[in-house]
Amino acid sequence: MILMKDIIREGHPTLRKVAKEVQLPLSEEDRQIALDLMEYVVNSQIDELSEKYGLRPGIGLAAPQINVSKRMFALHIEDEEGEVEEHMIAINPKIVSHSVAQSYLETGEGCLSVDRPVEGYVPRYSRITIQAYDENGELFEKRLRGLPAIAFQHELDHLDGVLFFDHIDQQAPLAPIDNARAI
Ligand code: K3U
Ligand code: NI
Repeated sequence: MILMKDIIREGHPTLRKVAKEVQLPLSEEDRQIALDLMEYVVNSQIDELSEKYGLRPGIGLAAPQINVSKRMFALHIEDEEGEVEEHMIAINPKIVSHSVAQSYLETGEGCLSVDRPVEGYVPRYSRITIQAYDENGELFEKRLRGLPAIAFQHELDHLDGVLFFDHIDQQAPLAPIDNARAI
């Protein structure tokens, strides 16, 4: 079970590396890493478990954040009613097309590998079509918008050694962004 002590923080060199493609067919070891990432994000959003194990809630977690430099992550997003909006293990993920329009979270973004609040808007594509392999090694394609699209791009950045604050305009972190819609 992944705990907060297993999550590496800002300053660790692995967070700035381009992660390696996962070999297919998927090994049992890589499959287990993907399932462990998903277990963390699901458990971290259950109050009783996040308190019991001291998990900081997250909607996504990428393998490099547990010091495994491989191209995989998990997303689990629930809406305000607690309905599952997105539940995805993404192995060797790619964005195959995207909108011109951009969006950003009005509250800014956070990261389990960043232990300080960082103010500023992070521009992301509003709509994306993605391809990835799932935990059974099956290729899938999906269209995403809203928070799932933003979270997918946040996690994909982790696989390329990019952190969310790299995208923030340092001179004007809260300046309106052209062509971008606040979510
Ligand atoms: O955004 C967070 C959240 C947690 C519970 C409920 C609703 C939202 C926490 S921060 C987060 O989930 C990061 C996780 C990271 F750093 F490990 F990748 C992902 C993320 C945060 C903000 C926007 C998009 C993705
Ligand atoms: Ni992050």
